[in-house]
Amino acid sequence: MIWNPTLERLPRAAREALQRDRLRTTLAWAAERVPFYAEGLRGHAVRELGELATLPFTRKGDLREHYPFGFLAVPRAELARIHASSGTKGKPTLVGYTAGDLDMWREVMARVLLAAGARPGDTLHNGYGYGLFTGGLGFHDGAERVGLSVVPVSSGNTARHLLLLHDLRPAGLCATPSFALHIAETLQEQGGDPRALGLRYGLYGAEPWTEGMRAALERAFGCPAYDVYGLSEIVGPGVAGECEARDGLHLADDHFLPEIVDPATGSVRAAGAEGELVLTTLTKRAMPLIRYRTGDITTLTDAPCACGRTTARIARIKGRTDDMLIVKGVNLYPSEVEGTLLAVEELVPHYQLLVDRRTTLARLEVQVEPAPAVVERCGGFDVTHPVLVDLRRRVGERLARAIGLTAEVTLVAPRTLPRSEGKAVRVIEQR
Ligand code: DLL
Repeated sequence: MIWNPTLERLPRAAREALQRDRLRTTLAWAAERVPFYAEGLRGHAVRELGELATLPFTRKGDLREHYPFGFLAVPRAELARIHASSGTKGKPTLVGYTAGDLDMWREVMARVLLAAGARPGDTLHNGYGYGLFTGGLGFHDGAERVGLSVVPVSSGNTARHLLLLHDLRPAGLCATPSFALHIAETLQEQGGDPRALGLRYGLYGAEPWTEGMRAALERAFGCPAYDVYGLSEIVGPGVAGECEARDGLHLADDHFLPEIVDPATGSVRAAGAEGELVLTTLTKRAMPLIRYRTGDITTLTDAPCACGRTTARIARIKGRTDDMLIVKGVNLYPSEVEGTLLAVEELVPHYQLLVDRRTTLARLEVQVEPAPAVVERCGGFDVTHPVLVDLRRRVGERLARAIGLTAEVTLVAPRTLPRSEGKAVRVIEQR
């Protein structure tokens, strides 16, 4: 089912005409109301989409410099809601929405929910955090727009999740992939079977995850796992999401105009080439952003999708430019390590990367848990047991082949790595 068949299946020429008109309106709106853009856009006349690349970028640092509300294009009194991006350091980045912006957000979230198989009348178990984080309320509002019954459980308190999943039998679950996995694992440990919950679909996002993680989630819950992407600066979840074809994430490009640029030079890359996703909002009024550097690495395609939607699609996000590790001269995204680890059946999808930069040559240690069944077979957790010695060696070899780097693999006892209740922390840097 398609939420908005007219706009989601708009032929290419009509889509581009709509984007061009909306872009011109946005540029004029921003230049008139936001000093940063009045200055940045001065002397630039953009008549065609292709001219977008002549405009300067907006970076997270620009938003920080203008904290709290230097990017606001409407009076404070016109804001219907304020959210913040999940920065861990310093001040958060605030984002404001007019009532119309919130409506647009509900619209793009409704598209994502329907594409993943949600149907009016379904119950949706919402395990994204409520509050300043856009995950909880973004899914909540979109689900209400579709006509779902939302259970606003929020993140954390795994026992409460288990109780409500069991007693309310929702059709859908949404949470970060790492937290969803933690829910499944906790239920299994209590002797329960997540498959017996009868979930029909899961919508996972807010952190990088891999096909291996998808397989683990689908095995655990017995239902398809859909990828949902977004970022607070642009709107929150709903910027892009997978359909049943699961061949890339449909980007709501009538509201957000995508480009892929070389992360180092900023030059625009051709369709299909990997690079950093840059987004320009086309309909936001409270806080329009022009050529915003998301920091997220992906590819972009305009190729037709089996589902009939005509939007541009992005590939699963590989990672953030600022999460890229450089170890012994090798560039590495945590997702690449995840991809390798999850291909090894005897491991569970819980891992952490420790990067020790206290020596001249950074050292990478990969900590991962063997599956409980493997440990049981060894009669307990003992890293000197031949089965675990062999497992450790094989994991090390696979990693070396996949990432071109010798990493020290440490098998740690089951349930000892921290479990995530929101966005998982995969990398610990020691400086
Ligand atoms: O994480 C919004 C969101 C909520 C998306 C719920 C999906 C589901 P922020 O906290 O601002 O917003 O973080 C945005 O998270 O730039 C990406 O680096 C990362 N991210 C979000 N979705 C995905 C995804 C929300 N599906 C940042 N895959 C983004 C990989 C993702 N990374």
